Formats: sequence, structure tokens, C-alpha cells
Amino acid sequence: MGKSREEEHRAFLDWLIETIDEHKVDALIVAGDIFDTGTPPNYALELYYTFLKRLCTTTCRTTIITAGNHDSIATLNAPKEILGLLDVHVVSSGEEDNSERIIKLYDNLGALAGVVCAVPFLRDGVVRKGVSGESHQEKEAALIEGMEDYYNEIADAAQEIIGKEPHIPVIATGHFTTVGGQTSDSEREIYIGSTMNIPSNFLAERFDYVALGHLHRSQKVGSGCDHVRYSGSPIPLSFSEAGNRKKVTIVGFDGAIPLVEEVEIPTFRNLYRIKGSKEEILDALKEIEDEEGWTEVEIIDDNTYAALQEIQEYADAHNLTLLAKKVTRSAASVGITELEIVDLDEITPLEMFMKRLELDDMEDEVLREKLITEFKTIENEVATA
Ligand SMILES: [Mn+2]
Repeated sequence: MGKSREEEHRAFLDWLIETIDEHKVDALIVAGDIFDTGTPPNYALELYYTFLKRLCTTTCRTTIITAGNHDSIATLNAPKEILGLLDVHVVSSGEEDNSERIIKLYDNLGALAGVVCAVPFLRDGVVRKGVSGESHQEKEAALIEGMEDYYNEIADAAQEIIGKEPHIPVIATGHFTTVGGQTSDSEREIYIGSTMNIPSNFLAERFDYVALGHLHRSQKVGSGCDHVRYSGSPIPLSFSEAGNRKKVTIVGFDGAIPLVEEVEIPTFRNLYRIKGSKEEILDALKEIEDEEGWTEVEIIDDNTYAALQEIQEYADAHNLTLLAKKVTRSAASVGITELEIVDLDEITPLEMFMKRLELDDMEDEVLREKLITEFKTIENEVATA
């Protein structure tokens, strides 16, 4: 939406350095999506390296960075050797040797205090040996099986390291969507062509704590189990996350038993989401006195052009920033059932195509299905090109 988040990132990293010292954190895990893009801008790289250097002045002795689906393996790997000197471990593809992807944590006296199985976002080819002509269901089953095998193998290797000392915790990381995880609008679909949900029971059984990345909402996974968690993103990444509390998770261990504490991250910029008629939106805007905040309005009005203009004028006069303006026309005014015009970056290509199909009263169901299948094929080709 043409706005930089640099200020918020900077404020968060400052806060994180302070929080690490305050809670005497020994090790930091960042479970992926270090960057939002494979080619991060220079300011973001500078923030990243400066942060890692500043960590050396805190209580944190070991840092583990695992790649997410947005990260480029090459970008993360480039400084890997020099970061190793700062005890920052970068694991990016999942194809690393055990000596690299299993990281030992030591206490002040140099005794082994924990083992981290650092697992990044696993690309399809790493967990599943592709066989052509498989059905969608077969592919999905093979992927889930491949993930389980991967985690079981690394868990076995970790058990060998701790030997007969069950009081040493074994921690794992991961980057994927689990069954039952709560998503928001802004996690891009990661397994192309499928809404892959990985069952996580096997994780809970094999590890003493699992730190997951990818979902933006801070949450634990599965009921009655406290030790498989998403920390969530440090700042909201879309207006759909406007009401979320952002957190970091601090985990202590009593033997191998995890003691979890959630620490709320301060809000560095407020996001507001307002939906309603022109009058309702204007009333809600009057309540906002925060000139630093960003607002999304969704208007329900038949004369949206005039209404939006009035809303924008109000915002300009009061130094409020409207970033997204959505329009919902009443069905009567457009003659079809529900036409929503939203920002292009909030709609997937397939959703757009489905909306286009809705405009045609297509009676031939077979043709309709065929068009959708063809569209998905083309989308896959483009996405994997
Ligand atoms: Mn991700």
C-alpha cells in the first residue's frame, strides 16, 4: 500500500533487545520469514545484521535462524559463515547435515542444556520424491508422510545426542500451517495448488517444545497441549490482524518440562478497520485522534464515489491516513448478488477469476468446472515458473 514498515521494525527490534536482557534469555529462535521477499531492501538487511550484532551485547548466546517460505535460501545463506562466528546458526533448506541442523545449547558452566532441531520451511522436493501422474490426494498424503519422516529422523538423531539424559529438552522448529491453526488474510499460500495442513500430533509427541513460524496470529496448536506454538508475527501484516495482540513466546525449562510465558509486544502503530455506511464511518473517524495510525474503511453505500470523496476530505482535514478503501454496493444497485471491489493485493487470482465467472449465468456446469481447472493449471505454471 505504498507505506514503509521500517519504523515499526526498528522499534520492535529495539524492544526485543531490551526484552531479551530483561528476561535473561539464553537463546533466540526465529522460525522463519526473516524477510517478506527473496530480495530484501538494503535497509532491511542493515536492520537484520545490526540486530544480530547487538544480540552479542545481551544475555543471548545462541541464535537460530530458520528460513520461511518467503525467504530466499541464497540470501540467508550468503552471510552464514561469518554469522557462525557470532553463534548465529542459519538453517535454510532443510537439506543440511545433522551437524548443522541440530544445534546444542550449553549452560554457563559449559554443560549441555538443550538441543534444537532447526527445521526451516521444507520445499516439496525435500520431503517428497515426486512421481508424475499422482492425484492431488496422493500428493498430499505423500507430503504429510514425508514431513513426519523428516521430523522423526531428526528427533532420533537428537535423542542420540542427549543419550540417557531425559532431563535435557529437545526443541524443534517448523514453518507451515497446521491443522486447526487460525490464519489471517496475509499468509500467502505456501504449498502451491493445495491448502496443505500438516497434522501436528507427531510433533507434540516427539519434542519437548516446538516453535513454529508462518501463521501471523500468536497461538498454541491443538487442545490440551501447551508446547507446540506459533509466536506469531511481531507486527500486524494486514488490516485483518488489526485487533490481534502480538507476542513473543519465552520458554523456560524445568528439566525437559517447558514453562511458557507469552510477552505482549507494544503496538508501535495502530491499525483501524471501519465498516459501515458513510455516516457510520464518519462517526468512527471522529473517534480516532491518533494521527500516526492507519485506517481501512469499507463502505456500504450506493453512491460510493461521492461518499468516499467526503470521507477522504474528512480524513485529509484531520491528518488521518486512509490506506485501504473498500466498497460494498447493495445488491439492488448492481443487479447481481454481492459484488465486492477490493484492493488487488487482498484478493487471490483464483478468487478474482471466480468473481468473473459469477458475472456469467453459466448453465453448463461441466464447462464451468473445466474453466476453473484450466485456470488453476495456468496459475500453477505461472507460480512455479
Ligand atoms: Mn511464511
